[in-house]
Amino acid sequence: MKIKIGSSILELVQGDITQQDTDAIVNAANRTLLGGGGVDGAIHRTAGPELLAECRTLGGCDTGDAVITRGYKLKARYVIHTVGPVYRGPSPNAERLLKSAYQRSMEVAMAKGIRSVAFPAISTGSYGYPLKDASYVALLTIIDFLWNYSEIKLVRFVLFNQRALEAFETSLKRLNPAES
Ligand code: AR6
Repeated sequence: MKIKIGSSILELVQGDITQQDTDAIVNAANRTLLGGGGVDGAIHRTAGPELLAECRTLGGCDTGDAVITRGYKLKARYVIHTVGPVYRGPSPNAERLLKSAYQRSMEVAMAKGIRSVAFPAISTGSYGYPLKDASYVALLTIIDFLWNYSEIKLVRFVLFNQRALEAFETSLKRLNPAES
C-alpha cells in the first residue's frame, strides 16, 4: 500500500529492514545503543562490528530520542537509532514517547539531507506496544511530519510479518479514508 502526502510517498511493505536500499534505515534500539535482539540484532549482524564500535562512542540515547551513525555493510548509508517506550499499558506518556521516537528520527534524517527512510514498527516486539495502537501513532506522526516538511521524499514502513502489515494497513485506512 502506497499513498502520496504532498510531494512525498508513504509506503507499507512486508519485509526485512536490513535489506532496504533507502538512504537510512531506523533501528528500534535500547538506551545503551549496544545491541540487542529483534531489529537491533539483525541490523548489527548485517552492518558488521564497525557499527557497534561507532555506537560505543555515542554514550547512549534517551527514550524518545534518536541518533545517527553510518550504515557500514548495510545497503543503507545511515542508521538512525531510536528508542521507543517499553509498553506497560495504555498511557499518554507511552504514546508521547512513541510519537517522539518517530519525530526525532525524521528530524535527524532531515538534518543530514536524507531523502528516503525505512522504519520498523518501533516498540512492537520486545517492548510490547500493541500493533493496533502503535501503528496508528506511527502513521499519524509521519503523515503529520510529511505535511509540514517535504524534504524527505519516501518513508517506507517495513513490517516483518503479515499481522504487522495488516495492522498498519488498517490504521492507514482509518487515517486516510479515501485510500482503500
Ligand atoms: N525487519 C523488520 N522488522 C523486524 C525485523 C526485521 N529484520 N526483526 C523484527 N522485526 P523489536 P522493540 C519487527 O523487538 O519492540 C531489542 O533487543 C518485530 O516483529 O526489534 O522496539 C533492542 O535492543 C516487531 O514488530 O523492537 C531493545 O532492547 C518490531 O520489529 C528492544 O529490542 C520491533 O521489535 C526494542 O524493542
